[in-house]
Amino acid sequence: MSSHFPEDFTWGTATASYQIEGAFDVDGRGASIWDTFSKTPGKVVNGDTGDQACDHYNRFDEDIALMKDLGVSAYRFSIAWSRLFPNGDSVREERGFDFYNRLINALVAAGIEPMVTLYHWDLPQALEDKGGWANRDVVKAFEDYATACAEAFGDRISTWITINEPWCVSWLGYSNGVHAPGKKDFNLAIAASHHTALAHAAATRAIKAVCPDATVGLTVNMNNIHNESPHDQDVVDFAALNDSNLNRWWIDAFTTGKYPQNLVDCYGEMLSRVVMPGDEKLLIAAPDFLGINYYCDGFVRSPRPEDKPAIEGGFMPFPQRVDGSSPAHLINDLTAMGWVVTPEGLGNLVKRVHKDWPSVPYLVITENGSSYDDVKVNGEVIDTKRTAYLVAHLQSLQNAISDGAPVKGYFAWSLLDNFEWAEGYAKRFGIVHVDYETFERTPKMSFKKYKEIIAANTAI
Ligand code: PNW
Repeated sequence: MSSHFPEDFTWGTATASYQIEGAFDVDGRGASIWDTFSKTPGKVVNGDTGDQACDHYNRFDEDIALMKDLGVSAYRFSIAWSRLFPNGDSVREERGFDFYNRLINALVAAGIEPMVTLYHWDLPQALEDKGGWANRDVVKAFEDYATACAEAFGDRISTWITINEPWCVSWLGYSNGVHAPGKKDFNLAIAASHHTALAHAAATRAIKAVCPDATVGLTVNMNNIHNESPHDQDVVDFAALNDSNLNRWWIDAFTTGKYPQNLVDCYGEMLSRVVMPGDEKLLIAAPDFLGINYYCDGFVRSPRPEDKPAIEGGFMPFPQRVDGSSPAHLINDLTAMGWVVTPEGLGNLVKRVHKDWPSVPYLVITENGSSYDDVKVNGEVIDTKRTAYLVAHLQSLQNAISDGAPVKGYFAWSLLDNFEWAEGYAKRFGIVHVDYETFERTPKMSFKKYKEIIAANTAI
């Protein structure tokens, strides 16, 4: 057993454009689906929007100084497509390119590797007006956008993530509608599941055509799904479908060109309408690495009379059988999001991915973190629970790496408290506290603990 993380382990922290940048109407930025969605009454808690967010657009130097103090070797951020191409077409906005050039140059000067996510949910509204991720034309648009980014930034960016959490893009955006664009239609979600998979593969090829040495991956959100009713065949089938829908779909697609058979059977017509002859080949993109976002495990069991559907409207084209979230022995330990705390799941997950998809060369934890209701007392945020969450997950990961899981990096979500999508600013995930009146940044106790872990290169 090694007592440390590997020598060359990448320590990082992550954010996303719409969640932190603000400056929504500055320098020619076009509207995205999150501008539209957050300004639609009833969609986001307290009517919050990303108009100002953390004002990172104007304060990135201060944020880079925080990262430098933290000691991270890499920073994962996303590019707002509509800053570069306000209408989602080929018309460029140079001031948008200038912003990301300034950010990237400042990171390089600070000795922090910039890692880019091309798409973290802020689709140009103009593309949504044409059907968004449910319209196959988005694949070509994304490919062109990826090419432009590789041409503009590829001399300084070596690691690229195409899409963040295509499951959330497809199912939260187009089926249960809790995220932008807020559509509620299984057919659209199935189409988006296919088009995000095609777009990932097309963008991978596009980046490599410009930068042959680039390292390109996809980031997926994954859970281990536990079946608490293993003798109920319906629940066994449901758990397997959930696993295919959430965990297997995109990885199977880019490694084999095929989708999990149980879901192909389940979706039937709805899928065969959007898959075209030849797509099997187009879906395959030799993976350089897989990014995994891990927050908690999932639990399924036979329904009880008191159960409500887990998500209003459901997110699968079959009935929700279970509430799927909080087994009795874990409900004392929920985060502010209501998510269970299952640190051993992170180690179990990376071992499972390595076993089931051996052709994926290595894994990076591109997000992991927790939301708690922090209080600032005498200028300090003593976030004991977030600190414990961080340590426990890193210990689990460190043990899995000792057991042979090929994990090369970890990115804490998130550097800053930020716009938590449908939850607005009500939920804080940062290791740095943000005062949304003054934009003052205050590193929390978890920041200090993470800094110690990075310096020691061990969490145990
Ligand atoms: C991720 N779910 O989102 C995103 O990548 C981040 O932008 C976000 O801030 C973070 O996790 C915390 O929520 C998710 O419902 C949102 O399963 C929802 C789910 C999963 C991930």
